[in-house]
Amino acid sequence: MEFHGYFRSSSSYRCRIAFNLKGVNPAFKSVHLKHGEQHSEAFKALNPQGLLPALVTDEGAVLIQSLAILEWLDETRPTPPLLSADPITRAQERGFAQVIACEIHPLQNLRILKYLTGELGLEEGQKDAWLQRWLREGLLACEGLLQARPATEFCYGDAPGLADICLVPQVFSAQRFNVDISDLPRVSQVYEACQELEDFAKAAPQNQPDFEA
Ligand SMILES: N[C@@H](CCC(=O)N[C@@H](CS)C(=O)NCC(=O)O)C(=O)O
Repeated sequence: MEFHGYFRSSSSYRCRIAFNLKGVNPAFKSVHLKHGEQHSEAFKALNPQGLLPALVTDEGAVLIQSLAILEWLDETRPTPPLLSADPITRAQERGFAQVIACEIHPLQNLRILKYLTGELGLEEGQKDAWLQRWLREGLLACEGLLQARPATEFCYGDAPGLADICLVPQVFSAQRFNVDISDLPRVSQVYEACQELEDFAKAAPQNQPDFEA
C-alpha cells in the first residue's frame, strides 16, 4: 500500500491517525504542497483534482478523499471500529466529521488562501480574518455538538473514532493559523485526550519524515 500525503495536510493527518489505530503501515510518498507537487502530471494521474491524500491499495486501486479512505479502512479492517454500533450515533459521528471535512477545512485550503491573496489581492491580515471567521465558527459548531451530549473522554464515547480523527487535525490547523479556541472546553478536552494516545502522537505533523519547521 502506498500513501501520498504531506506532513501539514490535515486530510493526510486524518488518514495517518486511522492507519495507526488500525495497525496499517503504508509506504509513504511525500507530495510537497508548497512546491506545487500536487499539480505534477504524476500526481494528477492518481488524483486529477490535484489534492491530497491519495492511497494506492495493494490491489493497485487508487482511493482519494480522506473520508472515503477512512470508511474503506474501517470496512476492510473492522477492529477497532471508527464508528459506534448504534445507527443514530453513527449518523451523528458522520455528521460531526462532515462539519469539519466538508464545511470548515475546504475554506482553509492552500488553493483557496492563494486565491485570496493572489487573484483577489487580499492582504495577509484579511486572509487571517477569513481564517479566523470560518475556522472559529466551524469549531464553535463542533463545541455545540459535543456540549449537547454526555461528556465522554472522546467525542462519541470512551474510545477515539471518526469524529476525533477529524477534530484533532482541525484543532492543529486552528493553532497554526492563530485562531483562538480557548473558550471551547469540550473541543480542548477531547484534543488533549487524543494527544495522550500514541496513535495520534505518531501521526502529528512534526513526527513525519517530510516535516519542515
Ligand atoms: N476533501 C478532501 C480535501 C483534500 C484537500 O483539500 N487536500 C489539501 C491538503 S489538506 C490539498 O491537497 N491542497 C492542495 C492545494 O490546495 O493546492 C479530503 O478530505 O481528502
